[in-house]
Amino acid sequence: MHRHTCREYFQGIYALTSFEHSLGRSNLEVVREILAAGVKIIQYREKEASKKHKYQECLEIRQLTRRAGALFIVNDDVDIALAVGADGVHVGQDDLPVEVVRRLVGPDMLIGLSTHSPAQARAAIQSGADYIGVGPIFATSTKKDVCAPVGLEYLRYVAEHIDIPFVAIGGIKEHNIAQVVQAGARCIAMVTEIVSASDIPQKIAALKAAMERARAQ
Ligand code: TZP
Ligand code: MG
Repeated sequence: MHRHTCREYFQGIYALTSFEHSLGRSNLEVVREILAAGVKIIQYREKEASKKHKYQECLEIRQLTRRAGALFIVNDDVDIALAVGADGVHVGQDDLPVEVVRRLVGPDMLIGLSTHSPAQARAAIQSGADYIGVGPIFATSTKKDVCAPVGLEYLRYVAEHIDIPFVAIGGIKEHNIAQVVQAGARCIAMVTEIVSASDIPQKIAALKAAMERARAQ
């Protein structure tokens, strides 16, 4: 996957790992189920694990995602993304600047940047980010150092004014996903709604159906 041809991937569900919310299942088990349900973007995000453990899981997930034709993005760890040949790396406002990440990863790897305001979205484009995260849309306890919810208003701004792919994130669930679609999101990221589901394939089918219904409205 070349980063200039990634646009088509940024629709539908963007799933993130979180071992602590996975009801005792391993990240690999959860990722296998998510891919089998047809999700085309996986982000590996583990804040507590050791570098070695993260590297080993990412090596496996790289193989699984490649076989499934899905994008694989690593949160925070540029070195792990490079070491396993991920498609992308995702950074936040307090991580290395996008320009610096670009120098480290080279011209082909996707770089995603979390943003929380119109000014940050515009700066993301200037910096050369390939896509942005938009959120948190709703309150979430999944992310520790999270800022206050930005609501649907910032998402509407991005949908109208920002010309790179974007993904809505933060507190998105089956019961509120329609509002997120109606505010202009085509790609929606979720952690707990997916990894904490007892029946992951059924949850993903329900989320997809809710997104399609909302788009048809
Ligand atoms: N970035 C903004 S909110 C968030 C991240 C990683 C966590 C979203 O988790 P959940 O469980 O889907 O609310
Ligand atoms: Mg980060």
